[in-house]
Amino acid sequence: MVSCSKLLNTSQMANFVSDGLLVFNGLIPESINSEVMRELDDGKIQGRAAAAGQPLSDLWQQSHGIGAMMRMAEVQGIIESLVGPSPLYDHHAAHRVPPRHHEGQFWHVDAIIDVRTHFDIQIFYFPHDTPRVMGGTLFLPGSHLRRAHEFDISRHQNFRGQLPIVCPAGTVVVGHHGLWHCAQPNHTDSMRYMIKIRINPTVRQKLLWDTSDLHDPDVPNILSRNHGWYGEDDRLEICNRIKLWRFLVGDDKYDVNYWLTRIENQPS
Ligand SMILES: O=C(O)CCC(=O)C(=O)O
Ligand SMILES: [Fe+2]
Repeated sequence: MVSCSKLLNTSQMANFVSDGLLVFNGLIPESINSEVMRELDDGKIQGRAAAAGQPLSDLWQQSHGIGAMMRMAEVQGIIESLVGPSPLYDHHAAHRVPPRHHEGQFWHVDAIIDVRTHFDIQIFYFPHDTPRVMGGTLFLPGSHLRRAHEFDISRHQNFRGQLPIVCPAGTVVVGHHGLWHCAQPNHTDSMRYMIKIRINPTVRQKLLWDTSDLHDPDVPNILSRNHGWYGEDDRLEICNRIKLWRFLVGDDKYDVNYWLTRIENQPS
């Protein structure tokens, strides 16, 4: 268990539901960041080397880099707030993008066929300063509930509201599994490192965060955010977010601005 002070608050949870991601700039200290890059160079954090579906806590127990990072109370608090205690390891990807690698990835979603309300999280960890010229990962806030399939979205180049992760060393982004994203080119003379780890819940995702501010009056505004890229379709996304918020708070009557109540009114 982590101390309550490390759990996310209600406003952060609402922002996760609205944007599909949370950014924690410079969360991980330099001592761990440099050890992680050493582990990556030594091939000790190979992607897909571990079996999917095992307890996350079984992984990297001897590691002072990635293991120490995952054991930090702040990281545990993020994980526990979103997927609860005793989560499972799904897979991870250890990225070393060489200097002058001028190609980026196509826009994609890592989910396969995934229409659950229950969700996995993906941790994206940037162990060194990542300026725009080095890429970072490009995310599309508010895309996670659009249920796109893998590379079906790859024909797109740029979206209004896209968010390049330009960040200080030790930044952690936690995203919903449905979030649209793509790696950006590395135009620098240095290696670019990034580790992504996907995590599954083993408990019902309900009120797992620090709920002392559960009735934060700003939640409806956060859930109503318009990210711009979907034009006039913002109401569809707001409805999707209200459904996810209902699931998370365990209240199937929760609504914002009468959006769902109106369409659920089916007198017989
Ligand atoms: O390298 C990146 O920035 C993103 C990589 C990616 O798409 C992934 O690991 O799923
Ligand atoms: Fe990806």
